[in-house]
Amino acid sequence: MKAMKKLTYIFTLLLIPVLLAGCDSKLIVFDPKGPVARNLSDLIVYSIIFMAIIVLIVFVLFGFIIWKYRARKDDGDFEPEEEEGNHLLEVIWFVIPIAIVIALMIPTAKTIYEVEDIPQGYEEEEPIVIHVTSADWKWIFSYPEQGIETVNYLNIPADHPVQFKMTSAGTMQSFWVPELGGQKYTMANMQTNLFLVADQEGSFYGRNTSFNGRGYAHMDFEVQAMSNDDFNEWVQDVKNTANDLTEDEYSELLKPTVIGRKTYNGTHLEWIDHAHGGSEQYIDSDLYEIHHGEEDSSGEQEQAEDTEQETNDNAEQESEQSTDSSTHEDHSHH
Ligand SMILES: [Cu+2]
Repeated sequence: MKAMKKLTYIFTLLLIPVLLAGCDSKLIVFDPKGPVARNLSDLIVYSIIFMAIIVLIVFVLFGFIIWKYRARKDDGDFEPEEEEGNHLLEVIWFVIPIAIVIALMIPTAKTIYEVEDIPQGYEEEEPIVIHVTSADWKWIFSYPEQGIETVNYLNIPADHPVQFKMTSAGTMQSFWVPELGGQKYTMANMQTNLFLVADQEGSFYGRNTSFNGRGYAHMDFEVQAMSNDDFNEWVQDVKNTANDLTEDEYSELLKPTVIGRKTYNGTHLEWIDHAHGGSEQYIDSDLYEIHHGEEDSSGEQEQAEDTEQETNDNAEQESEQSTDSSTHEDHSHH
């Protein structure tokens, strides 16, 4: 028993470099900056240590048994006794795996339910609502209460719950801010919900984790958690200085391009909420066409390359506000 304790201790020590790596490398999942991410990282650490201990025990037993029951020269023609069934052993090797599964399942189920709700300790506060609309290849954030909209960056008040109402204008994407919480998919014509809290001020990295074509690698954004005063000041600033978001400008935004940050007065929710249908008429499927072979490469090929470049504000294909005729009302894959 004492040896076991020692082994556990040594193994935990061996794991420390792996776990600490989160602090100064890219393993930001292990460097949580809010209760949701902390909950998830605790579960991951618990599961890794728990399973590592089991693996260690199995390998130690394996080595020991191979060594103890090895064939020896002086064995002669030793024949082991025939054995049939052993109740004690059978009970042991059924009970132990069941106990392992329960020990992993209970904390996992608990965490899964916890991260779906307003984080613990923040239930009393009214969450600020931010609509997330993902498009190829940018993130659009609408603040209906504040009446402003941003592209590719997100400012939130620190130490305050945020409710994200997420959808997609076209293909499926996944919203992930590893330092604040887990990832969640965004899909056209439906809404997914996510609660996050940053319990400290700072800048956090966010990105899409669901591959969606050429601009995928560029589809990231910054989350800036700031004090309440700074946040309100920023909102006021935007309202005073930013351009109004027009429907034309918005249609332009939804073209498959990689662009930088943008800030607008007003939100697109005033005329379209992609969570509740209507996405199709904003998606120009012609812009996605990739031409293979030599025959008709000229114009389109260039255009495909254009979309890779940074902001391409002037609309070349204004006329092509084509609508995808195959409007699928039914969303049957759920
Ligand atoms: Cu869906």
